[in-house]
Amino acid sequence: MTPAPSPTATTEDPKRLAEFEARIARGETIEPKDWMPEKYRRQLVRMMSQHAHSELVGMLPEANWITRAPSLRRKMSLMAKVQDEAGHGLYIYCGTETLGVDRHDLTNQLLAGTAKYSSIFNYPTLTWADIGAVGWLVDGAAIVNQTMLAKASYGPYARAMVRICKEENFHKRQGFEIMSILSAGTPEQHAMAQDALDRWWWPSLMMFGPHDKDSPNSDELLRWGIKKKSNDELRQRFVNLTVGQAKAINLTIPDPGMKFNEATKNWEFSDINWDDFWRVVKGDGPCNRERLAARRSAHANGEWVRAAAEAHAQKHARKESAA
Ligand code: FAQ
Repeated sequence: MTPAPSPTATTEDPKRLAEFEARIARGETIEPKDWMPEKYRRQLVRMMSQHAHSELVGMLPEANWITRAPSLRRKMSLMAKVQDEAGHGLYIYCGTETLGVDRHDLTNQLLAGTAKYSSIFNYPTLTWADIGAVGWLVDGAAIVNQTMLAKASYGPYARAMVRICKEENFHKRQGFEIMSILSAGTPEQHAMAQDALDRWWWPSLMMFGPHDKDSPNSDELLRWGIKKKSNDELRQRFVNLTVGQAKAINLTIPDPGMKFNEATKNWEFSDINWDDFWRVVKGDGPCNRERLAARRSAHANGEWVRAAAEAHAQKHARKESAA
């Protein structure tokens, strides 16, 4: 059955739009050269560029601990994880280029402070246990979100997610292992792990975005098969999965109001502090300024590499035209 045209895309040719939406309804994948509504393209650029920026800014809280990792093995796996996140960012920026944007423009938006990236990366990593909590909870939440995006209707994004999720699984395991070892260690180590869980729990739930009723983009994204599940559905799935994991390593989720609903089989949880969420999204979180300053400085310090690459490319172009 052909769905009724989307109310948000009435400026498009109705016949093409109907054909496009019928393809989505049949579960077909949309590829870069296929016709797509301009709003579909813009939604993808918005979401994918925020995602790519998140991967890059997400390197900062963890890179902060590379020099202080407690052993060579920990240092190696943390370095590998941070490098993986850089790779994910570059991979997703490539995906945005299939939609006709220039990644330099996206980078400039990030550096100018006009682009969004995930709220979670505006919190500080205060102790080694935070590295465990980030791997376990932040990568864990990313996996729940991105496993669904691996079924998104836009081919290049969906395929990127398949590959990225494989690496995120390793990240989650190393984080969970750090937490389980600390939790089973001395009373001080256990307290450190619990403190990290206490601080990262609520920001992790916020990663899934506002409640469905307050999410302006969700209807369109769901309709066009970019999102397969809503923000609240994915958040609930993450909570259900994580409760058992916390119990298994003898840690307590910092929500005394949590209870299991036998009828729905869901763990019900307390209200999220949305004022806090929006404050961080709007740029006033604990580390927003620090994160942007670090990205700007990294970009400025890389200027000589870009200049050298450009000079090299020009030299080769001159040689080729002379030949
Ligand atoms: N933070 O209408 P919705 C990772 C914004 S990667 C900041 O519900 P949507 C791997 C939203 O953009 C983590 N802003 O939006 C890693 C929108 O603003 P706009 C990133 C947020 O798009 C691990 C407005 O609020 N993952 O962790 C947030 O339908 C460790 C209204 O919201 C992705 O980006 C937020 N948490 O749903 C790396 C996955 N939530 O643009 C390093 C792809 C919402 O209208 C270390 N993205 N906003 O001005 C998505 O799945 C979706 O974009 C959502 C938001 C679910 C994040």
